[in-house]
Amino acid sequence: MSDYITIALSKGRIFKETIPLLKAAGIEPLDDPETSRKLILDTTREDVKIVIIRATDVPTYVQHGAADLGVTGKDVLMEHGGEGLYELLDLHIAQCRLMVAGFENKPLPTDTLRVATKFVDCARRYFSSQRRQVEIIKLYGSMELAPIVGLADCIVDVVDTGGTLKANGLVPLEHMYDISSRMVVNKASMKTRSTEIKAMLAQIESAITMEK
Ligand code: PRT
Ligand code: MG
Repeated sequence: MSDYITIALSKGRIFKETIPLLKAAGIEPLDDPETSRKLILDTTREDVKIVIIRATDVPTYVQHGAADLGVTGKDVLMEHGGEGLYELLDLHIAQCRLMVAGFENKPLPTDTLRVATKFVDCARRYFSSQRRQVEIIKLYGSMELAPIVGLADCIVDVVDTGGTLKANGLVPLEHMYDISSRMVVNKASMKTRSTEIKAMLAQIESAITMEK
């Protein structure tokens, strides 16, 4: 066991919105990941380090104990499955919705629906719970392009303002889940470091309550 706690964060919106909450626990990174190339950031607490990784890799790092804690979107967490980790806290940040989107004036086919998405398991579960037959087409980005070029009838993606859909001639069709980011912890770390982690959580929780 290392002598410090590691928190996995992704650059961008999750980092920006998590930092004020960590500050409540006395944790401030000593480098800015937007300008530094460092992947491991020291913080104002000697017993805490932050690792900067891709958003979709956060549950994997935490699952394997490569990070004790992490912040990840519920979308990413549902797709990962949550094995080896506990979901501790809803941080109410990076909020968005997982949606089915397509063309406004074109009804979806009632036979096999072609769905382009990076959320393969979420999409499969959603459509199967509705007994709708689908062919899932796995993509890694720019989902909005798929219906336009005839690769799919619709997409499953996270939507915030809806501006990206609109700019590409698409509209939200079905609301699947409300999404926000969650604090997750490695199951073994929760046992071995329970005192430090619980203290940190209490401070973060009070910061969330104050933000609300
Ligand atoms: O960018 P990268 O490929 O590295 O990974 P990522 O896209 O998974 O990471 P990031 O940092 O973009 O998103 C991290 C988490 O933020 C996601 O897992 C979601 O839980 C959450 N989140 C909140 C969002 C959005 N809002 C969001 N708007 N994730 C992505 N988007 C995308 C959206 O799909 C669209 O392409 O941002 C674009 C703008 O959205 P609109 O609707 O405002 O136009
Ligand atoms: Mg992104």
